[in-house]
Amino acid sequence: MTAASAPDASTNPDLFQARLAQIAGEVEGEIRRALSSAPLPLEITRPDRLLEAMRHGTLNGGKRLRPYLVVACADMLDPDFARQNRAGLIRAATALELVHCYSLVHDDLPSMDDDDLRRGQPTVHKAFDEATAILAGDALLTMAFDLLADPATSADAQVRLDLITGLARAAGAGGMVGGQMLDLAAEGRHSPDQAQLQLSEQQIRQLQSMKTGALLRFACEAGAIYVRSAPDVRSKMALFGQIIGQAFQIADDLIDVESAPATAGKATGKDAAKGKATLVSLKGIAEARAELDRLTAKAEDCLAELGRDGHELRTVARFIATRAF
Ligand code: GRG
Repeated sequence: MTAASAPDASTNPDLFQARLAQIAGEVEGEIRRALSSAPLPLEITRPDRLLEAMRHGTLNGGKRLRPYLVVACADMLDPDFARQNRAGLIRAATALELVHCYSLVHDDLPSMDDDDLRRGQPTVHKAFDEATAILAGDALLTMAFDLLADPATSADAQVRLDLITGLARAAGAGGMVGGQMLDLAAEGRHSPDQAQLQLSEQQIRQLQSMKTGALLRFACEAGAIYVRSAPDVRSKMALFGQIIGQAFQIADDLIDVESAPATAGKATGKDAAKGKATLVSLKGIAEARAELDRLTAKAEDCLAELGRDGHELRTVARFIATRAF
C-alpha cells in the first residue's frame, strides 16, 4: 500500500465526496443561470443553438474539481467570510469551471485531440458541429470574465481585478493555452517531417505545469484572493495548488495507461498510441506512483505550514493522487 492510499484518520473521504457533490450542485445552478436564454444588459440576443452547445459542454457531469478547490481553500482560510459571501464565492468558482469546460471543448476538436467522447458523452463537435463547438468554447471563455467582473461576485474591486488578472494569466498564452501549444509542437505538428519531439523531463514538467497545472494552481490561489488573504498566505495556497496540479497530471497519465474508457469517461491509451512522452512513459509506473506519494507528502507539509485545520484539503490531495477517473 502506498502512502497516498494508506488510511489516515486526519482525512475524511466521505465528507470530501459529500462536499464535492454539494459544491458541484451549486456550481451547476450558477452555470444554468449564466446560460439563461435571456440576454444581459448590453447584449443583443443569445442564439439558441449556441446556448445549447454551451450547456452540452458544461452540464455534462464533470467532477467540478477546480471550483471545489476555490471554495475549499476560501473556507479553510476564512470560514466566516466564505460562508457570508457564499453566492459570490460560487460565482468566482464557476468562472474557473467555465474556462476549464471551454478548454475541454476546444481540446476535443478534430484539429486538436479529435475526441468523440467526453465525460462519457459525445463531445460538443460530435453532438453539434465543429464551428458551433469553437463558438461555444469562445463564449464560455468570455463568460467566465463577465462573471468575475460583476460586483455580484465580490464587492471588493481589487478582489475582482486580482481574480481577472490571475485567471487570464493561468489560462492564456503563458499558461494553459501556451501549454497546449507546446503539446501540439511536441507531437511534431510544426516540424517539416512531422516527427515527434523527444522532450526532456524538464520540458515535460514545464508543459504540464502550463497545460493543466496553471488552472489548478490558480484555483487554490483564487480561494485566498477571494477572502483577501495576506500575500504570504496567497503564495502558500498557490504552492499547494501547484503541487496538487503536478499530482493531478501524473494521476491523469496513469489513468491513460491503466484505466478502461468506461471508468475514465474518455478514450484511454492515447498517449502511448501517439508515442507521447509523459512522466509515466519516461520513468515507469512504479516511479510515477512514488512521485505521487512524495507530492502528497509535500502538499500536506504545505497545509501544515499554513497552520489551519486542513483536513479537507489533505483529503483532496490524497483523492487527486489516487483517482481513477
Ligand atoms: C484547447 C485551449 C485549450 C486547452 C486545452 C486542459 C487542456 C488544455 C486540455 C485537456 C486535455 C486533457 C485531457 C488533459 C489532462 C488533464 C485534464 C485537464 C483532465 C480533465 O480534467 P478533469 O479530470 O475533468 O478535472 P472533469 O471532466 O472532471 O472536469
